[in-house]
Amino acid sequence: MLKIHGIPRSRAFRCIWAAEEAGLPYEVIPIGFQPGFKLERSVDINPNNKIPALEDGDLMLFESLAINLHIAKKAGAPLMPAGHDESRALQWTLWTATEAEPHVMRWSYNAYLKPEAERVASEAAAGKEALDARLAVLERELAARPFLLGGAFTVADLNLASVLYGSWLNGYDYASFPKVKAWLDACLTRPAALKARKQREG
Ligand SMILES: N[C@@H](CCC(=O)N[C@@H](CS)C(=O)NCC(=O)O)C(=O)O
Repeated sequence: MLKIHGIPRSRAFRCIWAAEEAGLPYEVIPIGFQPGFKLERSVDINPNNKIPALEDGDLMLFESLAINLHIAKKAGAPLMPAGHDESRALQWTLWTATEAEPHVMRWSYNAYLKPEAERVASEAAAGKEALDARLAVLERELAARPFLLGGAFTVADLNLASVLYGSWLNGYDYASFPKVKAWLDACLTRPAALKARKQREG
């Protein structure tokens, strides 16, 4: 049984979605937030003291997207394809973490996450400008195929769509990126995504 430490209203959402896609049994060990996004208690199995963290038998893992790669690997294809496509899944996951997530978070904190009085409009705009540049890359890629690696949904789609999820749900303007919008709509309304979203949004 996978043990996902965290709560659905955190990056643990990504791992809950992955476990649902993989069809693997899991339990959520809840650790929530105090005001200011500080954790209500420490996460003993993560040296960074952050959520999510995964326990899979005697394996302890941190980093939500790495946890998802592990879960996908356990499930095998099509979630984690073999050969060159596995390398492409790693490529898109690193792209997600380095090229997309910092700008998503800069926009998100200043557009809807922080209390209104603490939001800085110029910070939200800078995040959006940087993210739009990456979405333009994604738009061109998705013009060639329905999912990042080809015709099937894989962990590459899961990791990127789960990082873009908050922006998609909270009014980010995707009008200039219709292929990205259609791909996000498809990823985030999959049955497994809906099950994870129900835990977070419900
Ligand atoms: N890169 C890490 C980020 C983890 C992270 O920042 N988690 C937040 C919750 S979504 C957290 O634990 N915040 C509490 C804190 O930083 O004290 C991942 O993707 O797992």
